[in-house]
Amino acid sequence: MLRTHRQQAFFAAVAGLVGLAGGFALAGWTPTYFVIAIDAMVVRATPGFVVNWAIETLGQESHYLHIALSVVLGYLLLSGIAFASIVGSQRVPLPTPVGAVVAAIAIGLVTAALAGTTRSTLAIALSVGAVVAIAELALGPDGRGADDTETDRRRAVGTLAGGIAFAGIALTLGRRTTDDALSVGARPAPERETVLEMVADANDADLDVDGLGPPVSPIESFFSVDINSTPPIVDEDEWTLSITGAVDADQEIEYEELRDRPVEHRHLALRCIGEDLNESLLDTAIWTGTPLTPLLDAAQPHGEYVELRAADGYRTTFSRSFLDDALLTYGMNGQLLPREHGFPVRVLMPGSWGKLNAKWVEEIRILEEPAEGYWEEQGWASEAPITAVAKLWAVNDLGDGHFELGGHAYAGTRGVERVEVSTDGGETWDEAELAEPLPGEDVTRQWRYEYEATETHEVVVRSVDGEGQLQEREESGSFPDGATGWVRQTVEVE
Ligand SMILES: Nc1nc2c(c(=O)[nH]1)N[C@H]1C(S)=C(S)[C@@H](COP(=O)(O)O)O[C@H]1N2
Ligand SMILES: [Mo]
Repeated sequence: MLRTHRQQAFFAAVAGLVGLAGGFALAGWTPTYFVIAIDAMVVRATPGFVVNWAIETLGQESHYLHIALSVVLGYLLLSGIAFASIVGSQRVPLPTPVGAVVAAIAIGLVTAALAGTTRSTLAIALSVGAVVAIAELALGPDGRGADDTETDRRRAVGTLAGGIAFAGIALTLGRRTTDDALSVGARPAPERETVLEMVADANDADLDVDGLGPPVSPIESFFSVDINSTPPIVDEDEWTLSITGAVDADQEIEYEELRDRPVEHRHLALRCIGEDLNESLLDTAIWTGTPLTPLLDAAQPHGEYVELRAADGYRTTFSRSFLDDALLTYGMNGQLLPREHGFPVRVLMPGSWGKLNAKWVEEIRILEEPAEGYWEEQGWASEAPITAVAKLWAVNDLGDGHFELGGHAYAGTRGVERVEVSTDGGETWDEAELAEPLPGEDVTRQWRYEYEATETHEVVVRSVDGEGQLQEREESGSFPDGATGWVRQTVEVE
């Protein structure tokens, strides 16, 4: 009996693996994969304080926690159903592959309920069903398996090897499926050549510090932060943006209409309010879109507050004045907005922390009373001014006692006027070299500093913003209104 259960569990375990893999091959890591649906449920069920704690202590890595949990839950679901079917088919004794058919139907129904009926649903059902059928054959109607352990062992090893090989192939296919699903196609962003030239011009100002990114970040290295483990896939032909709530004339705009409106390209930085002082959730890009104001005016709003709603269920809230200079954005560095940055359309608002700049935006709701969005509900400030920071992202030993420091500095729309460097722990200060300022108000600025040192020392960097204000010295964590303090680092000299 014990041996039988062990064998049943073994086949169920392989069935779970094969099912996960088969589904991944066809759905990829996208919302049609049932594990992503489980993940969304896990995230929704996690209390706010746990989310905050995870972000504060683990940052973006905290996503791996719920992803891992969701993969385990998805696996347990599939292997659990497989196990029940194998055991059941032998208890009842039914002719072989009835258990497999039952397993396939049950799994098809459950995964379809979670993530919709797709080819991936079918693939999962068939994959698990196949392993259950193999189990039924191997264990026989009485569930005892072959009469000699050697045959049992060979079958088990064969099944496991087949399962692993299948999973390997499925993993490769699934990666490709993911890439295909996430790519937004070859349609160029408007005035692409112009924007590419603007990017090249901007990066002429690069101070060429080893290990430091250029003034305008390439899309591949532009940070990405959101509540999802994979971006929502929004079809631009079905997408609309509505302006509703406390307005006299509701508006609804389609993608093509938006693209026909006047085009603007803007240098704009984004920075995540949750980042640590010297973290790198801060980048500047050149964004293409159309100003929101004429559309908003047409709606005749009569409330002073706003809630943006997005396709991933994200909501963010703030005062309407933030929208004054907002750009409905559909291009980034000359390409269509990549999915992870909000395809088809996101909002960008100079002078606001990243979290207000909703990606995949679908609705601008004007409110008469202030409200709280996803992060505001967890206590994060909505309208806090962007804290100034000089990042220290490169420390290079140039040899012969020469050192080079470099980073990007940022102070929201106040701009960066100066970066100061101390190489003696803050006793004395010297001015760093600054890159030519990028056009636009809300941009980062590269800095560089070269000096000589003969012994281990502490470097401290700080900025002065465009209003002459020295970067806040007092250290504070990012919650609830952005990190403050001066970045310091010990540089070892042998
Ligand atoms: N729809 C949606 N928009 C969102 C988010 C989100 O989770 N969902 N995250 C916000 C946060 S916290 C930040 S810092 C910025 C990051 O933008 P990026 O990923 O393009 O760098 O997007 C904002 N917009
Ligand atoms: Mo953020």
